[in-house]
Amino acid sequence: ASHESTRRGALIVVEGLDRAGKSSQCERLGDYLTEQGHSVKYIRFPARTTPIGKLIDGYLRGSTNQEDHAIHLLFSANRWEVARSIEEDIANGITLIVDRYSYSGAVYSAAKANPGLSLEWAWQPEIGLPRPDICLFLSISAEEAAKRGGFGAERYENETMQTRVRELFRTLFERQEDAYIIDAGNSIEYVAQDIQAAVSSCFQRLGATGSLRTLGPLAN
Ligand code: NYM
Ligand code: MG
Repeated sequence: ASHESTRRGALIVVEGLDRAGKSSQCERLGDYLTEQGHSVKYIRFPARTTPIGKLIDGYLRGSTNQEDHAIHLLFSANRWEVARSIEEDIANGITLIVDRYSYSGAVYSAAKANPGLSLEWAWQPEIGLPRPDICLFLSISAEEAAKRGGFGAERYENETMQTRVRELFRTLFERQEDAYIIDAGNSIEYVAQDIQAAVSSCFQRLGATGSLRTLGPLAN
């Protein structure tokens, strides 16, 4: 098993709207991969306990205000704070399941009405971060989201934002290679199986691919 111990881990990102089931699916996927013999770690963004993460947490809870560009760059900086440790874990054979990443970063900021950051502008600070081997987008309709219960109390958790975020996620993932759009309106079990199938095919590709890459400019 000396070969197995030197094989790098995979960087798996799970994206989606609030209430799409990201957290439970991340947990399911973690259990599945652990059973398959992988070392697995779960992380999420924003990482609210770092110095920058604390600023973000205050902003999301509404206890502080921030200029839109400034908070955008803080969300990105929060990923750069963790980037080195992501690279180290992957090199050490740990597979990371990441709950939200650069895609949420670009889309939530670009969904704001004023001053209206473009997706292109919002993507720029993500360039050079570790690039996911696979990105799973858990897609639910506005109707299904509404059925799953009311909006939370944090900033962005309102109908106007969620609608714009849904559209922008779709725009982004339509031109993103390595992105799988998962119909997350199905049962938890069914969605979990879809995710497992996508991740298994990713692991097969990885066998041949080699090292972790970095995020490049937004595809056209
Ligand atoms: N969010 C998350 C952003 O606006 N930019 C980012 O870069 C990231 C990672 O934070 N509504 C938003 C999306 C969510 C909010 O995320 C908190 P969560 O997963 O609910 O803790
Ligand atoms: Mg939330």
